[in-house]
Amino acid sequence: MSEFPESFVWGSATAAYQIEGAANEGGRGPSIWDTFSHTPGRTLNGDTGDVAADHYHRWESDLSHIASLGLDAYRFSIAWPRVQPGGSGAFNPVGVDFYSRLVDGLLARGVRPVATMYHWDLPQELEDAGGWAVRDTALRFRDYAAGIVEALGDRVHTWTTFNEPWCSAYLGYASGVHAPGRTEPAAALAAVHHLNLAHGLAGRVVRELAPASQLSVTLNLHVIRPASSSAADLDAVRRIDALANRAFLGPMLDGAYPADLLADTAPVTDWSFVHDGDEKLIAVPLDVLGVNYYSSTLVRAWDGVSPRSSADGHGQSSASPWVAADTVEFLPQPGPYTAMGWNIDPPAFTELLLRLHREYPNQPLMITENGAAFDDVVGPDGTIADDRRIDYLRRHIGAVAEARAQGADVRGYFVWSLMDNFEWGYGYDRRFGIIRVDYDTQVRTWKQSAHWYQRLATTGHLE
Ligand code: IFM
Repeated sequence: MSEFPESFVWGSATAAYQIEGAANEGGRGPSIWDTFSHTPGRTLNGDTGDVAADHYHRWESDLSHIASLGLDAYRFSIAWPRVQPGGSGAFNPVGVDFYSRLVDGLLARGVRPVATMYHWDLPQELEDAGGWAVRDTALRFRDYAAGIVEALGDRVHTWTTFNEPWCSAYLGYASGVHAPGRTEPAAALAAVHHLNLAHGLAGRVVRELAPASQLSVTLNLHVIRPASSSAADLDAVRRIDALANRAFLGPMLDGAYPADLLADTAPVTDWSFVHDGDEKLIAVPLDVLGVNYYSSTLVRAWDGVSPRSSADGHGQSSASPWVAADTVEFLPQPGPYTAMGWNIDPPAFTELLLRLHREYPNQPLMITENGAAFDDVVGPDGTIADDRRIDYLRRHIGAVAEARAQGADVRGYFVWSLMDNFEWGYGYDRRFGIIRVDYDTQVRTWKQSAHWYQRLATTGHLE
């Protein structure tokens, strides 16, 4: 049992392409996820975000659910191709107005708007011009950021530049399991840098145009465990830590890429895409660092010859075989698992938060995503008794409480997700919501986890 203070922020999170639908309405342009999901074989069952949870039309009743849950904050993302269809040039007033009404609707209900500028839906035109592998995309992102911050300004309580740039770079450009589906290791590392650069540029726009707003970025940080304490396995951990964690934390919080990352990846790239002054620019001070956590990762050194396990890091196909050369093997973790096949490891969450506290003691933290997909069953009376999700949430929020008790400055928690949605390559097959969406009727039904989370959010009392 733990108590959270009144000031602790309870929220829920979603992302535009996963819930909005209305892919061809209101002047929205195509994004890389439209192209990818419409390409045969890319998503489970060929699912696309064309309709998703139809949030574009149902946003007002969705906001009422958020208010009824008693949440302090709502984390949503703005679809770049909805507000600036081609990724440069003119803004689309219909798209901007949608988010303006959403923000006002949240404020009217006493809910803090937390807006993510980029949750993976790059305008297709920009991908056609090179995507995140080219520097110009970062410059375009700065202009996009200026447009939306001018329009929404400090009505947005917290501006988050990026969601999980790890996924955009490595899954998008190295393993290719996410849009745009490229498998080019050098392009993935260039994407890492251009995403970081875009973060710095957009962060400075927020500071200038919305000085009263908070600034953040959300990283999916990895807890990487060695299979043994051998020097070789420990070095495998170091390599993946450099690629997965420090490639982002380094420039964003320390103002420099780690030397070992540059050395490890020298066979892939010389990093000449990093220009003088870039790293300083990226290190814009953050009010809060957003942390997403789901599961942990187990690695060992690989000799490059023996058959290699196909287990992956973070369950989304690891970046390592693509960009870290043939030196690391990802191993299956002991269970239990969620429906994503991800292992359930709450102590690793505490470990991650304490590491951040140790390395960045003055950096406030916010849990911007945590949650679980399970195969929900709708009972004959319509109830959804998702005990496993409640257990997952209880243990992970307990892990946050433990980290706080040991000194970590964690200011809030956003459950992933408010409602079932398009789970990228897994389509609609995996359900993360605390609210069920019936995709035939678009009816929303609170799962037991929603009732449980409502009690927690309104009392601060973890049972
Ligand atoms: O659904 C995703 C979300 O878009 C980003 N973080 C992880 C979630 C679960 O896979």
